[in-house]
Parts: sequence; C-alpha cells; structure tokens
Amino acid sequence: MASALKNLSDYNSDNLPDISGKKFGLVVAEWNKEITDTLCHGAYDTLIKHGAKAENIHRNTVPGSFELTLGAQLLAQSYEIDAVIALGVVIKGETKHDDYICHAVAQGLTQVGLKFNKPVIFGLVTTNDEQQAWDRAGGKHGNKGVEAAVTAIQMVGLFS
Ligand code: DLZ
Repeated sequence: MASALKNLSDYNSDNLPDISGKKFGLVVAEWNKEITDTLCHGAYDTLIKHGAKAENIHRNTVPGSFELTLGAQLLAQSYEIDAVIALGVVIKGETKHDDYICHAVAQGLTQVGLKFNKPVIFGLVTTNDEQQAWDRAGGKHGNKGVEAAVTAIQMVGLFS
C-alpha cells in the first residue's frame, strides 16, 4: 500500500544538503582538551568537506562541558548562525559529578535549540575512562565530532 506520508526533508546522512552558504558555530570545552580538539577538528573538517566555507565556521571555547550551554546560546542567538555543534568530553570520576554535568548539558542544549528554533547538536562524549573517550575521538568507534557535524548538516537541510 502506498504511503500517504511525505518526507519533509529528503536529506539523510548519505545525501546531505548544500551548505555552501550556511553558517555554523562550534562550542568546545577545554576539559580533556586534547580529546575535544580532536573532536573539533573532525567536526570542522566534515563541514569543510561538505561545502561549508571556513569563514562561516565560528568557534567558541568554554572552560568545561557545563559551560557548553551558555557558549551554545551565545552562538545560537546570532541570527546568522544556522546550527551549533557543542563538543565536550566528560569522564566518570569517583563522584556523581559526571551525571550532573551530562544531564545539565543535555537539558541546556535542548532548551537553547528550542528557544532559538535552530539545530543545537549534542556532541558530548560521556565515558568511564580516557581510553573510551579516545576510542570515540578518532579511535575504534570513529570520531563523534564528525558524526555531530553530519547531524548538523542534515538538520540544516530540514530547516532550509
Ligand atoms: C569539574 C569538572 C570535572 C570534575 N570533570 C569534567 C569533565 O570530565 N569534563 C568536563 O568537560 N568538565 C569537567 N568539569 C568542569 C565542569 O564542566 C565545569 O567547567 C565546572 O564545574 C565549572 O562550572
């Protein structure tokens, strides 16, 4: 039976929209800086590979992942920015700090996206140890920065 449902967007991760005129914000946490820099390079290279112009990619650095929300808001409130990608690494410690940070960031980024009605991508890597984080920053589980950028591009297509 033919479906009456129509796709609002034909874009998916194999068929991404033209982003040559689009502007992106990257907000990157400095905790676990070597790893977040690797995520950031992955995201940046992916945006460039898919046609974004270097001058249209803006980066904010924030101290820790908890600050990603405000850093994302600073970018999202600029009417020029089409999508924001938030990148951080939270590694589990002896206390429950990681839980608090991760929940706060997930809720905060959701709110920013809804408030400014634009894609705000959750690129927070949450792991039990540093090795697991590297595994997700160019290691055996890929680079979550690349995945976050592909998600941003796909969402920009939905909003175009
Ligand atoms: C305090 C803290 C701790 C213990 N661990 C992390 C972490 O693994 N990853 C991260 O991005 N940030 C961490 N932070 C810093 C907090 O995100 C935040 O910067 C401080 O609590 C100040 O608000």
